[in-house]
Amino acid sequence: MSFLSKLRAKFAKEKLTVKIAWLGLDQAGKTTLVKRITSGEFDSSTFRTLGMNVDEFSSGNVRFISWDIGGQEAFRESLWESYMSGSMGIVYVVDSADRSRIDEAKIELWKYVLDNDKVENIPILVLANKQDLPSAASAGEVARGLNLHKVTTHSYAIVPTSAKTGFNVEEGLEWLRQRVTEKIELL
Ligand SMILES: Nc1nc2c(ncn2[C@@H]2O[C@H](COP(=O)(O)OP(=O)(O)OP(=O)(O)O)[C@@H](O)[C@H]2O)c(=O)[nH]1
Ligand SMILES: [Mg+2]
Repeated sequence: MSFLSKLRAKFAKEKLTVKIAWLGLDQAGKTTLVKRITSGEFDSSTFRTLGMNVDEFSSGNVRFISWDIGGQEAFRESLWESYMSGSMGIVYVVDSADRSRIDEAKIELWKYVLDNDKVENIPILVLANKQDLPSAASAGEVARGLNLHKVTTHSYAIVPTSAKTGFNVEEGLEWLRQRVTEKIELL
């Protein structure tokens, strides 16, 4: 964002427009979370994302342009890196109830985001989703499974959420809004 457009945003109270990318294994709940945010409701009819969906929603002073990218294996290699380019924040969604895939979620998070030199120091919001399911791992368990204690290069938060009930979805977004706003103000 140029200096002038920042000034304009600040003084004319325009919203800051910020691209964010949603990543995570297939079935984690990315599209359902975005729908929860845009409609305020649980939509149980999502179909696996073939490519990506672009949506727009606002939180406070920020207008998010949200790129929800398909998580199937074929899309990770072909789309994640190019489609997340230019993002000022990443939301990494994990299906907390599918313990058998937490290791796979860890490998992909580190491969495409945390160990990827092309990803700048942008905030990473990890959502330990599907907390409404009785078998869900806690946010702490998911954090350990993803080796988040080893992250030194990015600011991150892990938030337990449920796209089904709406639990903590706004809170997670608020963390990202604050981090992104702080970064822009420092530019
Ligand atoms: N119980 C429960 N089910 C959820 C939740 N979030 C998503 N789901 C369900 O999980 C399945 C996958 O959700 P999607 O949002 O399509 O997953 P996705 O991460 O977008 O998957 P891809 O598009 O393939 O990458 C759907 O059946 C959703 O209804 C949640 O918080 N709780
Ligand atoms: Mg999807």
